[in-house]
Amino acid sequence: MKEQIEKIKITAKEEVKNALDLQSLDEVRVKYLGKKGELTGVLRGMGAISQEERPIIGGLVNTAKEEIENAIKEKEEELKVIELNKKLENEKIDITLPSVKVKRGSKHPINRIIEELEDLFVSMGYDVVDGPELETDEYCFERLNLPKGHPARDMQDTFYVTTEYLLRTQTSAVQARVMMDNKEKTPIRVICPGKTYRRDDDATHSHQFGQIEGLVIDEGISLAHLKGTLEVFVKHMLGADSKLRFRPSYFPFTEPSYEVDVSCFKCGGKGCNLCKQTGWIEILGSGMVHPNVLKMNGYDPEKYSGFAFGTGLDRLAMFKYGITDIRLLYANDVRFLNQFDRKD
Ligand code: 2U9
Repeated sequence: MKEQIEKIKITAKEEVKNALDLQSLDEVRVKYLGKKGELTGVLRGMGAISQEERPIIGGLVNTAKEEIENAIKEKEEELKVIELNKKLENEKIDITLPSVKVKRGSKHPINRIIEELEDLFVSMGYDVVDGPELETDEYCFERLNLPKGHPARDMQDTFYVTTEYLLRTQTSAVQARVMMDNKEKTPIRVICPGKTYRRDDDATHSHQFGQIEGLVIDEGISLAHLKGTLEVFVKHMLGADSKLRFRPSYFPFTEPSYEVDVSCFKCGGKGCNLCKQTGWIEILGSGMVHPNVLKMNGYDPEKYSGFAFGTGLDRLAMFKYGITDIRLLYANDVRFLNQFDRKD
């Protein structure tokens, strides 16, 4: 019996030493120390030996068990270190390797213009408001002092969907909705950027284009407020040295109306191909809100006055980024768009 115990202990420790991984080490543990293990089996044969020998054999078995368990514990630590090193080796990342250039999108020039203008006007206390692109005749024309049959309607070749519905030709419809939705008739300061549509298509006109219009209505609003606001707008967008020129004009929804020119930012006003040798570039339309428009949309022209302005976002983008063909803004050509990378 003693020889058997010694033999089991030596064999078990040998197998522990040769275990290649934690899995096979556990199998050795079960083989010798488990319920049906070889060493446990010796205890099951204790009934066959004399009373006085039992404590001796029991002691030998416990000693052998302890030695095997210690050997297993040591081997387990050793194997864990090996496994960890293998894992670290497999998952090692060489941080000195060149990174994979992740292709990122770039911000469209029109969106850059919109964000820049929104930041500017929100900083001046305006709200940014959007509205439906499929508009009604009522909000696109009638509430802007353009009744049915008004000749100015022909100025804007309109995409009619039905006799009542059309693709909006200007974002002014949104401002009319803002006025109508304002039940308390409180003061208004909004800018309305968005897509607009006209039956136009050449190097400087696209059937779909971007527009931004502004509307301020309050008590005591004067032409001075309009001029001051547009000066901030133009200097912010086209340079602090820009000069403005207000030329009397006509829009059905404003009276008086003004076309606003900016001194040519390419030649500083001396004359070049961009400004067609005039030194000035037309940039905005504007005016004091027509009393009829105030009245039609629920504001008393005796109490309130207001100003409004509008410009094409494409036009601003073309000036700001030196784009010569408006259709590039809508062609979705990645070679063009990639030039406006997200450096900011
Ligand atoms: C309301 C009252 C007045 C908006 C205005 C212009 C002048 C203007 C054009 C510029 C180039 C549109 O993109 S464009 O073709 N716009 O010149 N727009 S005043 O006047 C309003 C708007 C809404 C209720």
